[in-house]
Amino acid sequence: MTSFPKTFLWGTATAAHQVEGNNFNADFWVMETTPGTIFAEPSGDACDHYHRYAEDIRLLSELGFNAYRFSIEWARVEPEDGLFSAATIAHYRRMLACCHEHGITPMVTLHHFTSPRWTMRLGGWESAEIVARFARYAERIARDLGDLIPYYCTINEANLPSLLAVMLSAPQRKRDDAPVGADMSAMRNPRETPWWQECARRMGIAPERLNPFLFSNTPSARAIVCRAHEAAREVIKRVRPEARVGITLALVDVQSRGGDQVAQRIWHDILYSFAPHLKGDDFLGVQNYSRMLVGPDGPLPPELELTQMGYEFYPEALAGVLRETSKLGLPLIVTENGVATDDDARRIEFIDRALAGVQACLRDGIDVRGYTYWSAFDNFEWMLGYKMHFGLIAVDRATQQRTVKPSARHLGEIARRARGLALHL
Ligand code: GCO
Repeated sequence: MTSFPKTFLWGTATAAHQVEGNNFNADFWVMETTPGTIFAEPSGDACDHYHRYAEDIRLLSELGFNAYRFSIEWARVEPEDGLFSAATIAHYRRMLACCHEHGITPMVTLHHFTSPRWTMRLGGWESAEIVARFARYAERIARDLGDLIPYYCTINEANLPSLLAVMLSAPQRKRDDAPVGADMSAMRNPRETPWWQECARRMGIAPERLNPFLFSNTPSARAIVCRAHEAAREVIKRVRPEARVGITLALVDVQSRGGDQVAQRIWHDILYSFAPHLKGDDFLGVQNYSRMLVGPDGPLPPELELTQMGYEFYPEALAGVLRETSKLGLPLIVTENGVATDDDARRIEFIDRALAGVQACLRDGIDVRGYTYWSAFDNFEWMLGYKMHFGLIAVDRATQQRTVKPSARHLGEIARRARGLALHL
């Protein structure tokens, strides 16, 4: 059995809007709380991680992890165009310092789906103006906090709008016992709903200006996202030459069943078309949850057991995606991988099978530097609300009490063993 390198990053991942709570200056907050919303429920207090980060980070460190991927919330740091909050930046400084105190390497995402409301006045992710605004925010973070940030993920799942378009075209099979809303039908035509008009009205803008990241899938939006990544990378490197900067991409393992051309087109859309913009990056953040079968006419229906998300339970997808992405020649970090299930024994199996794939890749010389499980906590799964349970740690949202699941101990022990630490067992 290949042992993991001693320097391997063993972590968990979260995103500010999904765990912090009360992120009311973000575009998503308006979308969640406007009548007719396609969101199952509002994010509300989330896991109150904004106030509880210290105990949460301590817990993650005690479990055996040495890395934590989280996002800094732009909507909090820059609540109005050009108005930066020193108090919020000080908050994130305390959070970063807390990671270091507990032997945890922080990996900071600068944009994880949510944007400040005011960016919608510019036209959101369809406006070229957002590029310079995003770079200015990245520069501020690098200057004020960069001494504590070794890794930056500029934009989370820069390709997600493209992937969603592919996934929405796929025939779906709904689990009989799937929790409510575990399909993506609400995502199909959101712009045509009265809800969309009302969201724009509440933000004081025309509906066509409302271009939140997740809902912007035009060629121009895609180009703007890529430019925003490049501009942020440049500015971070200028301010902090030692920083390691990358992007993260959402990737399904596209498997051809007689549909090679379709598979190639999808790989192009979700991966290779981004490659020219990643030159100069220090790593690629790989995010994977499942596979997609494709035939000559397009995506095929799932065949295996489904997770709460309606994805096939297929942890081997991670190795497939690592092999494909390794062709880009960048070091790889698994910045997200996980499963939504209430059966924690299945989560343990998922992790073991996914990690066996990572080991096989390492054996074959693929440069994988870390594995961060999505997610540390059961949290706000965007349109699907709180019913998807990805977490290693359960959260009682009435009391905010954390309960460590066996899978957390399991992955923590794997990390401890790989790091040469004493086991808790
Ligand atoms: C994404 C995001 C996360 C999700 C996770 C589970 O992939 O959509 O990065 O915010 O919560 O992937 O679906």
